[in-house]
Amino acid sequence: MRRPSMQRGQRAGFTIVELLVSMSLVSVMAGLAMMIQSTGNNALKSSTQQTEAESRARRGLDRVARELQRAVVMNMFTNFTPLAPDSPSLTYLSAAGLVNGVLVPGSITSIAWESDPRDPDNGVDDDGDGLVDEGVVALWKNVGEGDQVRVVICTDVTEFFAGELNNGADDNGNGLMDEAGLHFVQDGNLITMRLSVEDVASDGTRVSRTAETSIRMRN
Ligand SMILES: [Ca+2]
Ligand SMILES: [Ca+2]
Ligand SMILES: [Ca+2]
Ligand SMILES: [Ca+2]
Repeated sequence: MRRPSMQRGQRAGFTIVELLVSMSLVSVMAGLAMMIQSTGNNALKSSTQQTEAESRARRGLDRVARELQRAVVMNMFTNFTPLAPDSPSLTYLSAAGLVNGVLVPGSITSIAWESDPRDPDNGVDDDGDGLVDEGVVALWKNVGEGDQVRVVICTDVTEFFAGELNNGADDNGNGLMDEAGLHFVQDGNLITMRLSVEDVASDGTRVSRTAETSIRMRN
């Protein structure tokens, strides 16, 4: 039995509508998939940068600790003066060695937070890396001598420690006021070092990580 021609036309129109709806659904699903993938990629990049920042903070502080540990092991601290409560540097006179059981004075070594010359301290991100007035951890050996050397052992160190603002108050509640991104705290012969580094994720958010370690010095 033949169907009326109008029914065939209605069926054909409905098929076109179905096609359009299907195409719209496919577009929406593709958009959603791209959005999910993009979100996943951003999360992955952010996570990677957090891990990288954490690793950099740890490596930097491990290097500082190794320098001090060598001095401790070799009993090189011969002129260690008490630190300021939140000192951004540590300077000590090392001994060159022992001669007939007597310590021979050696060279001056210094470990310090220093402003990154590419981004001077002016409240502006001069080098355009997303971080403002960042610094480095510099290791100075043979200070004041002809063979004085400066080695940068960590970059993108924050000007102030994580959670701290330059406002005369202890914002992060660690007992120190406006402490630097690298600082040393002395308690008797125990030196605690803290380091704070930053990175900028692909979406522009800042990733901050800190590391802390302590060394007990023998005199
Ligand atoms: Ca910068
Ligand atoms: Ca600057
Ligand atoms: Ca503080
Ligand atoms: Ca503060």
